[in-house]
Amino acid sequence: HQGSTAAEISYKGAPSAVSGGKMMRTPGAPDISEEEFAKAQEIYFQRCAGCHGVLRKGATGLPLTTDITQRKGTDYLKALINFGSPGGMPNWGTSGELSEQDIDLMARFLQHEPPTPPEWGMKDMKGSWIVHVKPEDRPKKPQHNYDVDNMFAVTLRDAGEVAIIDGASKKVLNYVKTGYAVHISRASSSGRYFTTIGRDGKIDLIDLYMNPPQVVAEIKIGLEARSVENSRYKGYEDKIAIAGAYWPPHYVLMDGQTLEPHKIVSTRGMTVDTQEYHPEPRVAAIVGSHKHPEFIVNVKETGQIKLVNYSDIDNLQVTTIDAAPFLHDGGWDRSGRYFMTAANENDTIAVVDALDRELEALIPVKRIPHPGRGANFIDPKYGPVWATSALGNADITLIGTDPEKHKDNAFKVVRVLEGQGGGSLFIKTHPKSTNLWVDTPFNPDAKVSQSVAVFNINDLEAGYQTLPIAEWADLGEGPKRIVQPEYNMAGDEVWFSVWSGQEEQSAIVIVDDKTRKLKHVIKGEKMITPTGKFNNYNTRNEVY
Ligand code: DHE
Repeated sequence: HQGSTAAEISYKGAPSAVSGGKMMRTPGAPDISEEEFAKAQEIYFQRCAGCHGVLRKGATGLPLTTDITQRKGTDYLKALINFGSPGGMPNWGTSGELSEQDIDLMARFLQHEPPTPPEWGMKDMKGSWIVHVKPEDRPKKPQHNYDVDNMFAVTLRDAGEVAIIDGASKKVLNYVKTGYAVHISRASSSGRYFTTIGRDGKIDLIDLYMNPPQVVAEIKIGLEARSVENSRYKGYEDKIAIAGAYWPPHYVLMDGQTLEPHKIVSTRGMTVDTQEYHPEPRVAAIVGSHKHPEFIVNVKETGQIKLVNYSDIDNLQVTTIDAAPFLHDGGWDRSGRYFMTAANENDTIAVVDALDRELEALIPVKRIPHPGRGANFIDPKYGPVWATSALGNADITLIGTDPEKHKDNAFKVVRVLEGQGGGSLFIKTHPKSTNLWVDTPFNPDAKVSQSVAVFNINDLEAGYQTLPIAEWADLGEGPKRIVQPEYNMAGDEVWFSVWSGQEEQSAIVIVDDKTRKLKHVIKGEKMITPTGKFNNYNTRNEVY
């Protein structure tokens, strides 16, 4: 891709949790020993799989299939890995990240067929499934006096834990052992459970009624995963859970109370644009529809959005919407009818009408939109809007979402604000607030990545104020990236993660929304690499 920035690469190029796979010796490829092959495979999963895919069929990076790599040859590949390319390939050699020997090894390895990692089917899932406390043995009401609705699940990424924090006292109620690098936590519809998904595909169901809150069921649904969701439609509260995997490429429907797996559906298939077979279409964001008993599932590489109806799992009905490749994250508009989602490498926002079950719009935006869940508010001039920031540029793009009263603006870009810069991941507001918060954790300038921008929704043209969140945390050395604003239930506090290295100090900084002043800092030895924070009430009621 032309114009990829360091920000985008540090975001996409995270190690894959997948490992293993049998050695393939391929005719026409240079010699490689078994030991070398194993080492190269590890480097590939650490550095390359995030962009090029486990099977090298190409994802956000170009395909690296053996017909291509053997034609290019060892010398060409070595130079490419060493120097990188303007198209976005990092300069692994000249940056000092890979040695000359490693580069030679990788150039040879890539001319052999990729080892296919193992599948993970029903037998494996069932084998990993544990119910620690059966539903009938769980408490009938909270065993403590904390307000379950205002609890936060906070990912402690590199510790493989989730901290359950009481929103009122800011006390950590429990450090729950979970899968590795939990990507998201979703609150169940009743508000009783958090469901978390680790990068390693492990799901933990945490019961907030228990004292302290703890895991009541777990399962591993794949080797690498990012998304989990609970049924939201009336009458199905806490009944069904779904999770999506990156590897193997599939989603699975489970019992919402026990995580017993019921049905696995593969996402392998044709892409929407060229209609070529893709062996590894990863499952990205999943949301639960409020309009039908359905999950809305983003399939990244094929660009299809699946509406998975869970009212009859044995006769599963799935509606396929052709959107655009590289579907990633997204959230609801404020009415709860339209799912607004980024096809990020396609510089597009796709809009799904969950009521009529169809594609409403594909909206072009500037490079690499990244909304997280986005932010909903009333623009003083254009009415209800949903907004996204971006990884690839400084734009904050506002899209009209009210086809009834503001028809001319509906699903069009109505306004673009300029933020601190690219490298933004998340944006947030709250119905009770007039602030719009925009983070920039992957901006290359430390001053920018360690602060946040805040706009006044009633005076958007006035520009933003920056708050030095990392400085307020008062920590030692470290990248101290400020990531993901999240409100408390009342909407009068905003929580930010100050994300440093595993060996460094991190923190959560809580800002008073009205005064924009520091209110509280949560830190200490156990606050290791906090990233996502999920307020129970806001997460399940789509408040953002
Ligand atoms: Fe995320 C959401 C995938 C990097 C923190 N991230 C998501 C979702 C997907 C995704 C598919 C939407 C889930 C949903 O709604 O169902 N993220 C990926 C990647 O593939 C990627 C680019 C690289 C990787 O290998 O993981 C990636 N993400 C990151 C990070 O570097 C972050 C900052 C820290 C981390 O843990 O790796 C990060 N992603 C988050 C968070 C959310 C998220 C906090 C949920 C935001 C919310 O408000 O709901």
